[in-house]
Amino acid sequence: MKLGAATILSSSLIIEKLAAIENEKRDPLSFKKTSFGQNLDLNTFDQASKYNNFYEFSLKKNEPAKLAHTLKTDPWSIKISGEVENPFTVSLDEIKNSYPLEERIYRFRCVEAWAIVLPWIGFPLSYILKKAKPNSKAKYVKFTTLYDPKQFPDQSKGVFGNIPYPYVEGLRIDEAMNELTLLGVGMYGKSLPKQNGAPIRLVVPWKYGFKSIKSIVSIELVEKEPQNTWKAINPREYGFYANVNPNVDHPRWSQARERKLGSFFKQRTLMFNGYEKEVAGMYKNMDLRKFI
Ligand SMILES: Nc1nc2c(c(=O)[nH]1)N[C@H]1C(S)=C(S)[C@@H](COP(=O)(O)O)O[C@H]1N2
Ligand SMILES: [Mo]
Repeated sequence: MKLGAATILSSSLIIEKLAAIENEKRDPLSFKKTSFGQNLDLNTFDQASKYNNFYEFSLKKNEPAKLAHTLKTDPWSIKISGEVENPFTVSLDEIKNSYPLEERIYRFRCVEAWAIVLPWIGFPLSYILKKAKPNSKAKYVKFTTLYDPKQFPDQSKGVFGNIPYPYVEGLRIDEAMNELTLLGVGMYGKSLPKQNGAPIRLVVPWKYGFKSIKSIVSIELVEKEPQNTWKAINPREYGFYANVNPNVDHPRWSQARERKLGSFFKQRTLMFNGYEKEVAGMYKNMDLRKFI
């Protein structure tokens, strides 16, 4: 029995060690610093990389960091298709060399009422959309995560999985072209940890975290509002817009306050997560109680 306990202990230490090695393997990136979020108080790399929502691996926040090593992020490519004049497929290496990378410190707010501040590295989504040249029918952008049950353990469970796969998200075209909307390829100075959505993910700082889809393989310009995963699962609780809004509660909890990771006290939730000046104009004729 003693031997058994020792074996279990050492194997969990091995898992921790493997996770640490994995995090060391992140590639350094060259990027320029920006003034975004210079006034914000950063969370630590450990907080950002050990408390994750990535249902393809697990429902438990501490598990993606231990399980994500099965995801193969190199080679990787993204297909840009749909209502565009210039559809194309591009490798991640080409992406990193085509667009100047910048660091932006953003607030990030999960619909579950936890919040974090972190330094993303990426480039505006608009750069890649402009290259594809959306046509006049392109009203929305649909994003899809990799589907590969060999790499994402929960995808192999079929109808018994946590959620239906592949994970899908969407933005309206003006939201997608907004200056704040990034394709993220790194954080804290290096490439993304796998549990944070490597090698490339969306970062939409004024919306609840579930909009910021991870490990993207497809960006499709479409005419109709795409069916995003969480709205498909429970449209009463999760909408297409998912703008951070302290005045509209989730049916099962208040959104007025939030807990920043590492803080004991709660803080006030900010309208549009503090990005009201940059984004409120896009929703001026919409009832935000209806369009959740
Ligand atoms: N493919 C995929 N993308 C995803 C998720 C997921 O489970 N699968 N979770 C979302 C949710 S609910 C949140 S809060 C953020 C979490 O990002 P983080 O782990 O980097 O903090 O990723 C979002 N993107
Ligand atoms: Mo979330």
